[in-house]
Amino acid sequence: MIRTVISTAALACALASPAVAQNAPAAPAPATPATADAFVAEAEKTSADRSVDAQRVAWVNATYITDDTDALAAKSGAEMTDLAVQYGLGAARYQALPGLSYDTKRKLDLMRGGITLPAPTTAGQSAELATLTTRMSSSYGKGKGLLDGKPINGSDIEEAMGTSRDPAKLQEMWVSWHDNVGAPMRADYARMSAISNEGAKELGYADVGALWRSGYDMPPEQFARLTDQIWAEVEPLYKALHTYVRWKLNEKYGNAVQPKTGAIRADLLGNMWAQEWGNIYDIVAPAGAGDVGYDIGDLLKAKNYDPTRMVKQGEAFYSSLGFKPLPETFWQRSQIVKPADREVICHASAWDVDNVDDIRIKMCTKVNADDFITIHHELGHNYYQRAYNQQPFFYKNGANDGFHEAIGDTVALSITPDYLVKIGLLDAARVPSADKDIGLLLRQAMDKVAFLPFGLLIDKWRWGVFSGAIKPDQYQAGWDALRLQYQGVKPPVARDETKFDPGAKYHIPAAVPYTRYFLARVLQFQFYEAACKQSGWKGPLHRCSFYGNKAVGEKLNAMLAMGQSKPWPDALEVFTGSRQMSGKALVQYFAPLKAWLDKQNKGKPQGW
Ligand code: X8Z
Ligand code: ZN
Repeated sequence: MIRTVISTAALACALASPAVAQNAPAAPAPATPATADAFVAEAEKTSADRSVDAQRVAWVNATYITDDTDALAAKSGAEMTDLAVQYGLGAARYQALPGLSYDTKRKLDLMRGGITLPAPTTAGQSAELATLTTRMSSSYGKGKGLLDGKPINGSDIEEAMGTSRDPAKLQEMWVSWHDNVGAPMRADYARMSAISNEGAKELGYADVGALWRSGYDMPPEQFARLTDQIWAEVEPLYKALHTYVRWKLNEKYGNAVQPKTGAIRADLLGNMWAQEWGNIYDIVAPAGAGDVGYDIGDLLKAKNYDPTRMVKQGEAFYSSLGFKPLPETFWQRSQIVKPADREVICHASAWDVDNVDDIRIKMCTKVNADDFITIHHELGHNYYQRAYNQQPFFYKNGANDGFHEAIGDTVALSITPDYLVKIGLLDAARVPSADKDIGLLLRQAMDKVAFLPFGLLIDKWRWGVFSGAIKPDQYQAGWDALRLQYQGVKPPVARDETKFDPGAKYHIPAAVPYTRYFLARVLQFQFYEAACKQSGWKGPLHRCSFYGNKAVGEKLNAMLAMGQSKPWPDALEVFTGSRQMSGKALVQYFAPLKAWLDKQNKGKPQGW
């Protein structure tokens, strides 16, 4: 997935190929700008070469989980970590040298700071770390919950959480998934954190969290402050949505299931993690006239779309912007539906196996609205990867990781009613009129606004784990406290320290940093607002679709093609004219909804 791609690109830094390590001179060359240039050039070439096989191994493991592919993936992962750490430690020797060229300095910074989970150089540590991460990832992929007492796999249970409205079944699925998938990996997670923290310290970081926060072209403390500032901008909107949704859930389910006050029961929100709530739009839709009147999943089913056709439709959007079609190999090599006869990791991802044009997605696509959006999301990664494929290997990455997550979502914001008519999914007669704007905005907010505190708290938890503020015997309590504080949700049954609910969310076992999705949630509105301005759109922002606009496509490509060659504010400026990441564009998009929610919420209990 993009995680693999990014961490491999980052890995690139550390992938000291065994050959390189063995041939390395005993005494390192004196540190001069010239030896730094040579060091970076060698590291970049070796890393690029080594990354391709590593990606192939990771792909085979993710699409065919067995004990053997786990063993191969762990071996390859350990080698890549060793390589990355060797280069990262080498980079630290040169970083502060005066007289370095811009590119050498930037690449040295990326080499040291781009290792998601470093291992210490002590013999055996990278192997243990890779065994742990592979085991956790694959256990997640093979994970099963229960519905009606029968086992149900990850992608099916995700779908059922979106469609079931029976609180007992929702609770059964929620509890079984968290118990079966999360709890067993608790000890592995503690060990993984300890080892990688040692690795981060060797590289000169306080802990892995500090390492992750260092990847944003600013001091890590400033980055942490920036995320809190953005949260403060959007928090009132989230609180208003929470108040309204809790009221509607109480109306539907009654006091015994969802009381009028306090936290929302996490299994009632249409999503296993309560991260996006769009699947229960039917429960909260404005009474009477304000409703949107269609569901994208129903439209796709009515027109007999299958998963591949959904992907083709996604590709067509990018083609309309002027991006060239996906390569033939994309269709031959992608996993678009869940294979019937083997275990795979269903969580969606996008890959760039050869760092040039061997781009693919891996999904277990269902014909529904969530996966239609996810397809656009994943393709955004692939088009980004292709746009920067002329960059040197260490720059083959997003301007920051939030940019990578935001591109496809920006495109998906253009899936408006008028766009659905254009592609033949919606009858022109069923385009919601202006008096349905609130319904349209509410449907979007259920996914986009609901996600914000979730996007922030995942790494608040991990930053706490890595810093030691959340100890291994507080993993569950620390998680529940953050879920309550930021999201105002609570588990349907009491949890204790035999559980490990964080492990039931893909990115925790897979060690994918999560702040990127929080950033992407606000960045996508900045990109979308800019694209709509460029296209001359005059109406309400949420009705704008930049489908077919080649000028927007060209400007977008200019930003994407930069990869990570420049600090992210430069890239942001190229497309939006602004150098700040901020929640303002998102807040403005939803301003009419906020006014409406405030009216609905008058006199209702607020907060939790
Ligand atoms: O993990 C993803 C993508 C792959 S990069 C499907 N997302 C986050 C999640 O599912 O938790 C996209 C939205 C947030
Ligand atoms: Zn993504």
